[in-house]
Amino acid sequence: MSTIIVTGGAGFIGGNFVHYHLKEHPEDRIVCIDKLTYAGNLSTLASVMNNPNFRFVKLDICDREGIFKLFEEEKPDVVINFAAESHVDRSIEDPGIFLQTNIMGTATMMDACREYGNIRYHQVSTDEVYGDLPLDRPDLFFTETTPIHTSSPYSSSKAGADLLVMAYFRTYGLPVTISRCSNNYGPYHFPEKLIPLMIANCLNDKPLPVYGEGKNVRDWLYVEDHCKAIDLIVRNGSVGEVYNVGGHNEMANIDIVKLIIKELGKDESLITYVTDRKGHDLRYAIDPTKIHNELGWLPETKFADGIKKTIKWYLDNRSWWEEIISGEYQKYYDKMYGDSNNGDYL
Ligand code: NAD
Ligand code: TDX
Repeated sequence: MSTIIVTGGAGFIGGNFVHYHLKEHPEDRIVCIDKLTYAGNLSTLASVMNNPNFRFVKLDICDREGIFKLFEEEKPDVVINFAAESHVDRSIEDPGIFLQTNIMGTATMMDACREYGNIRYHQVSTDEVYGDLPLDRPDLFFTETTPIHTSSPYSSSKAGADLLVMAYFRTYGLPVTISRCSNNYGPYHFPEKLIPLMIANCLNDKPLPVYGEGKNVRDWLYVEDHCKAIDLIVRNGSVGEVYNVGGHNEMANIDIVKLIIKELGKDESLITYVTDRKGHDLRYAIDPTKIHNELGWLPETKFADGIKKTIKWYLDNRSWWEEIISGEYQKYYDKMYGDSNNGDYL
């Protein structure tokens, strides 16, 4: 039995990981740390709150004293750091908190790992650290040796954290691994991100704000496949290594939006082209050969099935996302998109 500290477990991927891990490895104890920012929802963890092998602690990963105290108490075997400010658009509006949480928080967690017995540390990173690829070169992919070349304050803060993780490996011998995954989708995805935003707006017959011409390409992976990859890396990965995670499922944003409209039986007249994101990355595409060859990982959920499952989840769990969009998040939405009917069209 191991004790695993999972940070950011009230968020999208961390929450899915908590559910996945408790199901697959019921002998392990999970201690979830989350600051419960706007993106953290305790309702995501409601069904495991009474599990004797689960503990939730409301804590900021930058709170050094609180983190060290928790390590002293729990004596974890493994730390998996999901906690982050994760939305590119918010990082463009206000970079400061991204540097604080994503870089300083990572340093704090690794310092605690060093202090309490050189604990195994996994950093959940992103393909965005590699920058972007051109739309007219479908032969190009990100490998683990692609140079770091970031575009947004978000991706720069994630890249800064990755560099720090590798520095802790080399300088202190901390046993670290890093995963760099492509775009995830699935249950509990906060409705500020493309897929859940489009599902929620479609269901409410609201305009669907597509940035630019909708031609930017993302490489989508069902969240459970990401959770499986992280579990494999933590168990069998080599320390000091980076693993790219992605399922060769590239799609243009506009095609995703049209697919959601079709699945929900709505009309394409809901599509509203709005001003493009500043510095908008054109295309992400992961080469997952290393994790496949070394750890035998392969994605299991095909996009056609995963998107249907995801839409069904949002239909079956309306209260989860309706609560979010009726609260504080609405202020952000109004600031970002205004009244899309009068917005800045292309
Ligand atoms: P999310 O925004 O849904 O969740 C982040 C969670 O972290 C929230 O519960 C939030 O409350 C918590 N948090 C934020 N700041 C904190 C702090 N200072 N201390 C403690 N908790 C804090 O994000 P997500 O989409 O689940 O992403 C999780 C991780 O995966 C991030 O590190 C992100 O960079 C990475 N990632 C995301 C994707 C994606 O498609 N969503 C893809 C690749 C990598
Ligand atoms: O309203 C929108 N309209 C739109 O056209 C939103 C929110 C997004 N988009 C576009 C921008 C991107 O090209 O859709 C694409 C996906 O956007 P996001 O959902 O914001 O994701 P992205 O910027 O690709 O970043 C995501 O994947 C990598 C996660 O949010 C990051 O945390 C992760 O690291």
